[in-house]
Amino acid sequence: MAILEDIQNCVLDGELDEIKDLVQKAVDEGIDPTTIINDGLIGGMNIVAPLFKSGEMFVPEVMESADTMNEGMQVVKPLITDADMPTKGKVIIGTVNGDLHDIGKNLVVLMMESRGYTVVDMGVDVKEEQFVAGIKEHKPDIVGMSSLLTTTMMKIDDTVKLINESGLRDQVKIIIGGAPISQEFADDIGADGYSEDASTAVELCDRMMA
Ligand code: B1M
Repeated sequence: MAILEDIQNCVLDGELDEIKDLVQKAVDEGIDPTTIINDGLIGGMNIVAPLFKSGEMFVPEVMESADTMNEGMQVVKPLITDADMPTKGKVIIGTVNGDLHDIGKNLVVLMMESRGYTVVDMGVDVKEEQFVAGIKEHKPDIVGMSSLLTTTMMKIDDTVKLINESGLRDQVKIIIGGAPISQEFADDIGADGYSEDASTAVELCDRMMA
């Protein structure tokens, strides 16, 4: 359908002023809201993701696309019940204890939300016990931890250990990322996955939820 392609392009180009009218037009044409979300709005972000990964799009442009997608979502969200809201899985995510860097983590959140995940963003400086409490409260499929400092990366290890001690480890997959993090570190501390950027973080989640 041409209108869905127009919505995809609108998201891709970050046309914030135009998206609401376009999505409303699709609603008026009788297109199912879930189709508008999946094939139009998320469809647009599915084009953005590989362009970001290959370096053809940059952080500010990806944020504009995500803002545009969220703006469009405001039109269709009231039309569907929460139960109908497409979700690939639930993720809780935060920057670990002592670390205030959140630009990369926020980008991971944006990409996950725009590609169909329900995300609980716990913010920055998230203590080990807050992650454990978050698992108990939100019952996520996946726990994500971000660290940008060599001094805080061991807090990921501490958090994984506390999740183990709390008997919750078999209920969640754990993924980690951030500038000082590597696959080797992830393997050493017993995380389930590592990704170097926001796009591959979503691909990692997709593989875990498959
Ligand atoms: Co800070 N800082 N900083 N800083 N800062 C770095 C990280 C640093 C490398 C700069 C440097 O010295 N060259 C250095 C760390 C050195 C080290 O540990 N080896 C550093 C330092 C030392 C510090 C302070 C200690 C400085 C001081 O006060 N003396 C201090 C610490 C504060 C604290 O956290 N307690 C500090 C403070 C700050 C600011 C507050 C000023 C600001 C943060 C603002 C904010 O985030 N709201 C800041 C910034 C901006 C940076 C740099 C310049 C940029 C980080 C960034 O946002 N990158 C950074 C230098 C650099 O990286 N060039 C630096 C862009 C972002 C899109 O990339 O965060 O890597 P990134 O995220 C990527 C991937 O890593 C990945 O996907 C993202 C998107 O593709 N990813 C994940 C991230 N999390 C993931 C989670 C996943 C999967 C993928 O799954 C869960």
